[in-house]
Amino acid sequence: MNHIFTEKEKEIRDKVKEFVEEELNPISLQVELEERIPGQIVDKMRAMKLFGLAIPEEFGGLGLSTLGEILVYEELTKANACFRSRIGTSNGIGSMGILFDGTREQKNKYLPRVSSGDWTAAFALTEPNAGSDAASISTGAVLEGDHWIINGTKQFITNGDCADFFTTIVVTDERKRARGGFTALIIERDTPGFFIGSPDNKMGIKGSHTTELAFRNCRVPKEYVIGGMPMVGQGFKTAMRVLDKGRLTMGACALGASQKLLDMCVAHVKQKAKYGKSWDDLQSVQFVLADMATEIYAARQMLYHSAWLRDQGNKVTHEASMVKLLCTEMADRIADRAMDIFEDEGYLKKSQIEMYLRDVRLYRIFEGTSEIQRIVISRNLLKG
Ligand code: COS
Repeated sequence: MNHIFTEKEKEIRDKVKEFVEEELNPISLQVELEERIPGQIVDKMRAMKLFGLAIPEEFGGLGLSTLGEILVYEELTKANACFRSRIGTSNGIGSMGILFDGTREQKNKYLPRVSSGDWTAAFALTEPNAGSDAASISTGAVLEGDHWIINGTKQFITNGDCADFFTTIVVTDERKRARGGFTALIIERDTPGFFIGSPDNKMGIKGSHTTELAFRNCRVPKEYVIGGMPMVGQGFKTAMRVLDKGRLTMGACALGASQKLLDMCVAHVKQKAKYGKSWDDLQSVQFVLADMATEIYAARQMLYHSAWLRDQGNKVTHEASMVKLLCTEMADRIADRAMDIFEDEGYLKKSQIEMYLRDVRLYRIFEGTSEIQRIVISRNLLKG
């Protein structure tokens, strides 16, 4: 498939592949057990400019295409989902709103710092009573003089523990809500009235942390609206556009994990054959491997094609939802079958099969559950 990639895309993919094999794979289990990425690894990621993958070169990033970014995430996820999460949340949903809709001043201030990895970004949309139904958020911002006064709570915010600023979606007009009443604000970490909770104790992706955020009469200058005051009311659209791209990257994570699991299963089955099991004994397992490989092949075509469509300037809301639905459900099936293949060995921490099984489950939930993707896809079908 190499022929469809540019030299730049191939170069970064190969560089990241090498980094994964030499530096990330060996520490994957340690990261899982210690629930943190070592500081020197984050420094290496900074030096490789991974925090600026999708940010244009004029703001210090690598200016990669969507396809190039997808290739990087696929590789990173093979080592451990948290590596992609740490980078991808900052370079992706955390800062993309500023890249898409921010003012020149906002881009100049935030994007170079994100690219260099000096600052980390996060995306705050989800609330205790508004997960999938994003239009039900209640965190509100009221304009008083030159400041927004914000009150409410966000939850499950990835990078909450380490982010320096948060792209935060708030209600600014209760009557209009998702249709002109939501606004995207930039909230910096040390803003008065803004509180960050401790990391959640999660089922998986242990090395990447989510937290609650609380706003108690939190005050930010009115120009902290992404895109400035003319963009008041446009926050839902900003969020949805950010998620369109985010859903493609979720597909990449699910694909990377699936490929890694297939590779592990193939190696495991070969090993069994070497130690006495006949290929006839292993026939049912062979069929499972064949199904895994076939699904992965189909998912990869779909993901790369959708990323390419986006790179040609197309709106990919529909395709991104189909990619996320198909790839994340596939990853779940593949992780489950990998556990069957590894049997009791797969249940041990050291095999890491159980880690993938727990980690990939989240892909079906965050950045929109499978049900949300089905809503988006079917609405698109029916409205046309
Ligand atoms: N790009 C740009 N604009 C979009 C859009 C997109 N992808 N999707 C919706 N919009 C716009 C619509 O066009 C509409 O504006 P107009 O009335 O001016 O046309 C507005 O946003 C409201 O859209 P809609 O009526 O579709 O909103 P719903 O409340 O029905 O919700 C879903 C739409 C279900 C798609 C949305 O709530 C969603 O994606 N939920 C999941 C949220 C999520 O992923 N959470 C994870 C947290 S982030 S890790």
